[in-house]
Amino acid sequence: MKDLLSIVSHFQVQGTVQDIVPLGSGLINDTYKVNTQGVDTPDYVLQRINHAIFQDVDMLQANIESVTRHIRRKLEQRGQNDIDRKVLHFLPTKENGKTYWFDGDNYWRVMVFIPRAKTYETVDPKFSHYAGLAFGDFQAMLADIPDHLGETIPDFHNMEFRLKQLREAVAADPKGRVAEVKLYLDEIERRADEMCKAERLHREGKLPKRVCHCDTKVNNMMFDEDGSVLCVIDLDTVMPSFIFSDYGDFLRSAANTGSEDDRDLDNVNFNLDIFCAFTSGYLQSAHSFLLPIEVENLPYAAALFPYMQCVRFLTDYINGDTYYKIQYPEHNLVRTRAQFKLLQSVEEHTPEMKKYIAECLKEYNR
Ligand code: GN1
Ligand code: MG
Repeated sequence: MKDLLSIVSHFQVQGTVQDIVPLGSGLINDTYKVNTQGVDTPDYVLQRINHAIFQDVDMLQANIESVTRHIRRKLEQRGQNDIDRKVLHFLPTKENGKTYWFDGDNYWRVMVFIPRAKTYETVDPKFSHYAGLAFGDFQAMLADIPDHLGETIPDFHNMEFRLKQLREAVAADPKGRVAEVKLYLDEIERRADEMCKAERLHREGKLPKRVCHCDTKVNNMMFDEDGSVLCVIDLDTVMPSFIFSDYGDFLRSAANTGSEDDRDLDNVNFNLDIFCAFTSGYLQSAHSFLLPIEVENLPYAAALFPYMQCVRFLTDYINGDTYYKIQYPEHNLVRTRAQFKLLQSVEEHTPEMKKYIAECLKEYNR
């Protein structure tokens, strides 16, 4: 606590810090809530940036600053109220005005805590619909961002690259875990070509990259008391990508009837009601800028993300758990299994997804 307190003191916070407690369930950064005394000063969120993963912290924070600046301007132009609860605000340090501080070992940042906002690990169809509206709108707002955003993690959602990492891990097999996961490796390879479709379409000039959030897990958005989405958080991975990233990763997390790391695979299925509610919201905000090829491939996106996450968890398991935080030794294998089960369920629902999307589009083309 004393150390954390001295870290916070480098930032331009208001008021007196009362206590600092752990917050959230992210798998990458460490997050704390900084409570200040009294009701007149804001509380804050302190984060230790995982710089083994985000190696260019200067680029990371530059991206985040341009994104939050741009969204704030858009909200002002729309005459929105309550803007401080709808976009994140990062504090400058006292030393040099940058929005991060390096203590010699670690990089830290502080943002203003948004009061009375909630995050969820699961949502109902109504909240999913609002989330769809919000992510479509997030992409729409960022469509004309003037600054160039860097790739904070190069090739982050590049499926060809993720498969290459898996194949390298398999070839090295540093922990002798490959034999036990042979079944999953076969299932992954069988789908590999189809799943790399986005990369191919992009090379052929048919599929654009747009500024996306790239980590649209349901717990990365803040909901207001009435269920509407206040804002999207966890902006580290905002970068140019295919729109599939945001659409697919939300469904991967929110439309799973079980949890991301469910041990009981009977719990894990694709929830079509959540799919429909989210898709109708997303298309409502995004259909005006989406190309037909993007809309056509939304069911592909719904399969791509459980597939990609399955590949990433399995790679980490084979490598000896060097990337994701784990709570027990076979955690990454359990996650792999659950994501694979979700993929199978998505595949079974593909015809219904296509039908529903076609119905939504009829509404807009009328
Ligand atoms: C990580 O930081 P967090 O927990 O929101 C990961 C995502 C994965 C997710 C799986 C930078 O997100 O890509 O989809 O875990 N973020 C990074 O739960 O790798
Ligand atoms: Mg998160």
